[in-house]
Amino acid sequence: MNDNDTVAAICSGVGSAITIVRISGKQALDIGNRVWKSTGNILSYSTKRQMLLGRFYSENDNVGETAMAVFMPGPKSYTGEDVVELHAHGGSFNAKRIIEEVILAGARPAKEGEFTYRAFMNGKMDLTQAEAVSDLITANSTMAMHLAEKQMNGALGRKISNIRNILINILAECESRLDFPEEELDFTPVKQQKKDLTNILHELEYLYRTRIEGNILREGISAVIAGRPNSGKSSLLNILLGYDRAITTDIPGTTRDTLEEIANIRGIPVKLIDTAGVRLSSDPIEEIGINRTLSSLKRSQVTIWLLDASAANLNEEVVELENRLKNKTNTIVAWNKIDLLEKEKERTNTSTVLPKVNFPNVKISVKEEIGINELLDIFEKTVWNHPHLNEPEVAVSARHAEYLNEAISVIPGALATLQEMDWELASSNIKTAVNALGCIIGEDASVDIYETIFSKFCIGK
Ligand SMILES: Nc1nc2c(ncn2[C@@H]2O[C@H](COP(=O)(O)OP(=O)(O)O)[C@@H](O)[C@H]2O)c(=O)[nH]1
Ligand SMILES: [Mg+2]
Repeated sequence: MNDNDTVAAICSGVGSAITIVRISGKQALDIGNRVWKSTGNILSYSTKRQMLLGRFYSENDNVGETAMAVFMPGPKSYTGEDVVELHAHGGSFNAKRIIEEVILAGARPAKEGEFTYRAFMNGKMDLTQAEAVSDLITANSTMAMHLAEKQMNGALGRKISNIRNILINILAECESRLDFPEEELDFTPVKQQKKDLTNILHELEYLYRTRIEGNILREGISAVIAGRPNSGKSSLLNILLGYDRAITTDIPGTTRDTLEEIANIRGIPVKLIDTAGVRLSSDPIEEIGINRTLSSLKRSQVTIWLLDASAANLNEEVVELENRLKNKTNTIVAWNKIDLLEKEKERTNTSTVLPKVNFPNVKISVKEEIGINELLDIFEKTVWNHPHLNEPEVAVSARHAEYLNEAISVIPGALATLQEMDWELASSNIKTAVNALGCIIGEDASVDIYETIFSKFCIGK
């Protein structure tokens, strides 16, 4: 990426009601004033950060179109450079016309993530903050969004940077001991350095462990809803999504294909998969659906097996269920239609005893909304391995974890060599850790790293 060019991109969504075009770089002001004009104002330092009303003009168009414009001089802008934003009427055709005109006036189309890349290069944010911008855009749950916001505010970057600074100090001391062995300088006692390193090791190990939550919140959890036809699977999907996504009827075999939707369940991003009920079927389409169910069962991280508590032959179904899910951890059994059992009890005065199952299980009624919270309690516990997770302050990504692991692996060696007063080896170990942590925040990272990170962004960010 050439950082000297002035770049521009459509920042609003395709076909949205308002088109926002952002221009960033040395020529931003000039280009802005060429395509946008107002009777009373021009974009200038005296009108900085004010949204002005005017008109956008394209070539051979003397009428123009109502548009707002704002000039945000660097370094107090998102990218740290001069930025002009045009806010015009939306529509994909109109958006295209505006960006084309801006490019004709001298801007280059911005690449994926180039605005954020520039912000990073201009010291507006560290690499973890830049990554969090992308995390925020792709977040699918409240907890994922809050995590991205915290990381964007520097929660992770500051931690890494503080640890790295302590390591740099220890490294500097080791190097001066090496360079001036004879001199009685005021060095930190080795005992203290070892103590500091041990604390750092614990902190890095803690951060490394957060990759599990980080992965769940960034990638989401896949949960399949399975069971016999008519047990209420699609009804459960709808209630968990909060809207009627799947068709539900009392005709067994209504859902013939698998259906996937993202839900925000207790702050966790969950890919919910509704499936065709598992039964022997002579309908070839239903059979394809059933095969899809079986393959989703293999792939999903959590299984919610729904049983119709009012159905006959429940013992038989439980045997089938336990055979099918024998090796599958993270299975939850929900006895649905418990309302029907209650009614039956009132009518006949005898209560039905449900068969025993060897999975965590809960009685629910999707129709009457009974037991849904209890089901979600079990779900949450299955995902986090404990009842509830407070929103994490930090949770690292797979990329961060890789470098944390590298730093963690050299600290025991650094501790041992410090003990032996082998300053050279100690320095070399600590240097590896400093570099690894630098790659996380973008201090020692290479151009390759930037390119991989920013290429995952969308255009306009
Ligand atoms: N009484 C009662 N009926 C339910 C309950 N949950 C679902 N149903 C009904 O059971 C039928 C089958 O539901 P559906 O969600 O299509 O089942 P699926 O085939 O497993 O997807 C529909 O008529 C639902 O209204 C429940 O908790 N109680
Ligand atoms: Mg269904």
